[in-house]
Parts: sequence; C-alpha cells; structure tokens
Amino acid sequence: MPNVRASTIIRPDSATARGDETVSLQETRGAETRHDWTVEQAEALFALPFNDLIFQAQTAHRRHFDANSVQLSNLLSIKTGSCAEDCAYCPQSAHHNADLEAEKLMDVEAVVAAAEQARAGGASRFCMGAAWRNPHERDMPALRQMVERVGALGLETCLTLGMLTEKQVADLKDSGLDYYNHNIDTSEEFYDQIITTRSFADRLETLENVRQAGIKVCSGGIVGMGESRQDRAGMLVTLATQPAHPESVPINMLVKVEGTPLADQPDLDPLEFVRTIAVAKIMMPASVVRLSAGREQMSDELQALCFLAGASSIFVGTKLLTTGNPLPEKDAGLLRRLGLNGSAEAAVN
Ligand code: SAM
Ligand code: DTB
Ligand code: SF4
Repeated sequence: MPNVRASTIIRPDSATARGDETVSLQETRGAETRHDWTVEQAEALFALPFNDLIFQAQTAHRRHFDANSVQLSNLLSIKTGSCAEDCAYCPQSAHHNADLEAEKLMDVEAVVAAAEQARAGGASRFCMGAAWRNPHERDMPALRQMVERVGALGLETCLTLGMLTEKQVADLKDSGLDYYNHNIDTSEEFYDQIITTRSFADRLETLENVRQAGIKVCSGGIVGMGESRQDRAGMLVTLATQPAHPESVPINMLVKVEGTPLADQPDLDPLEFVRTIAVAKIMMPASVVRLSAGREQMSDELQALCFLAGASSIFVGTKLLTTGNPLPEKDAGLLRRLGLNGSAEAAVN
C-alpha cells in the first residue's frame, strides 16, 4: 500500500481558524456549490453522452481536489447482526436469513487493536459500524471510549450506529468524533420498497442533528437495488439540497447476499454506476465521493472509470462490515498502476 501518512496536503473538509469560530473549507467555497438542484436537472446530467458526463465530473473534481489522490478508510463491524430493522439489502437484519453469526458489542481494547492494524495497513480513517436501529444509553460509555482511543492513535474517527438522539450526538461530539455515517440509501419515493421499519424523514432528522452538532456528515446510498434512474437522481438531489452538502458521499453498489430479499436482484449496468458517481460529483463537487461497497465484484477497469468520474475515497482492508473487499495487495497494485496516491487526505487545489 502506498505511504499514506506522509500527507502534507490540505483537507477538503478541515476546519480553518477564523477568530473564535471555525469554518469548514467547504463553506468558504459555498458560492461554488449549489443547493437548489432539481430531479429534472439531475436526470439531464444522467442522460448526457458518457464522455461529456465524465469530462464534466472530472473537471469539477479537479477544481477542488488533487485528481491523483485517493483517501483510504477502514471499516470494522463493532456489533454484528440481529438488527431490528428490515433493510432489504442487509445481511445483518434479523428479518432475513443470511448465514451470519451475530456478535455483541466488541470490547474497547479489541477495537483499538483493530484500529492499530488498520493504521499500519495505510488507512487514515477508521469507521466503526453497528447493526443497530439506534444505540442504547448503556452502550454510550464504551462507544465514547472507542472514539477517544481510536482518535488518540492519530486516525480520523467515523461511527455508524443508526438513529441518534440529540444527547447522543452531543456526547459523541464531546468525545471527538470526526464523522458520522448515516446513509439515505435511495430516493424518498423508493424508500418503502427497501425499508419499512423506519422512514426517510427519520434518517434526515439524525443527519440534521449530526450536522448541527458540527460532526462531519457521511451520507450516500446504494445503487442496483431495482430502483429507477429517477430514484438515483432523486437520492442525489436530497443529498445535494441539504443545508450543507455531506462532507463525504459513499456510493455503494449493492452486494447481493444470499438470504436477503435482494439476493437475486439483476445486475445494474456498471456504466450506470459510473454515471451515478459522476452526477454525485457534479452536484456536490467539494464533497469526497467514496467508491464504497461492491469493489470486490468490480473489474479494475470499472474502478478506474469510477476514479475518472470523481470518486476519491475507498474502503481498504479485506472486509467491509460482513462481506468481502479486495485484498490489500490487489488494491495497492491497482493504485500503483493508475498512479494514484493513497493519501491520508485528498488535496484541495
Ligand atoms: N445500522 C446502521 C445504519 O443502517 O445506519 C449502520 C450500519 S449499516 C450496515 C451501514 C450501511 O451499509 C447502510 O446504510 C447501507 O448503505 C450499507 N449496506 C448494508 N448492506 C449493504 C449491501 N448488501 N450492499 C451495499 N451496501 C450495504
Ligand atoms: C457505507 O456507505 N458503506 C459501508 C459503510 N458506509 C458503513 C458499509 C458497506 C456494507 C456492505 C455490506 C457488509 O459488508 O455487510
Ligand atoms: Fe440494521 Fe443498518 Fe443493516 Fe439496516 S442497514 S438492517 S439498520 S445494520
């Protein structure tokens, strides 16, 4: 894996001092980022000739980032399976029958040990995920310790735990949490085809609480679940019309897991996946678009197209939460062949 700790470049979403207050670099470039996108406009982008779309996306990307840097994150499932929610894509839902061993919340020490390994493997951010509808208050002390201890290793911290109360958000902020991942997953219109145990509005409420507390927002979705292009456009419009664009936008290709309702979903045209990344980048140019789940099933050429379309972050390590991810040596080889730096931060121009 290329050296990731020798980064001297500016973070796209880092805070810069301005008197007593801090302001994110994304805000300072607010004039360049639009928040009034419509679904029709997003669909028009999707419909562009492929070359025009990719050129626009790469041009937008270069206005905000070093085009040859990719940020590397590592994922750990800190609590696995038996989830009360019924998300149709998810092997961790108690409503489905995936072949998965449920595990209770990990010990803080074991999480710290995994974070140390991730750092040695080149990751700059450590994302801890729990199969919960929401965390219980009794879990908060351990979660706070995880954030504090992982942050002390010099890694950026990210949690994804489901819905949070305002108090939980404040407590995690107090522990130094950098990012909270909370995906909207698909369009509001398609949402109830995928999840019935919570609403789209529930999701937006947690995102708003997280943003208000000053924790950086990581929010995106999944494509390839049988949604229409209009749904993909609608999902991106919801993200791009938030009061601030999420600092990080993960675009996941559905990983089809045996035992879940979407196990036999037909494949999405891979070029439509690339288009989704490109449209996300054009609509939210200062955000880091992550080529997220599904890379193990993708060719090197498809991943290269995703980087060309403006993706500038990936998950590294052999496992996502419960499913596989490319081997580290394979990823290192791909980045080398593409001349991409696995940098701690993708640079802002
Ligand atoms: N339970 C929390 C929640 O749902 O917010 C956090 C963990 S959940 C597994 C995190 C995200 O993983 C989901 O929002 C979804 O976008 C993604 N995900 C889960 N299963 C997936 C799959 N089979 N393919 C692609 N992405 C998946
Ligand atoms: C995100 O958007 N993708 C990651 C992370 N955020 C938490 C999760 C992908 C999970 C893929 C299925 C699994 O491994 O269980
Ligand atoms: Fe639970 Fe999250 Fe999986 Fe939905 S996506 S079933 S909330 S772990």
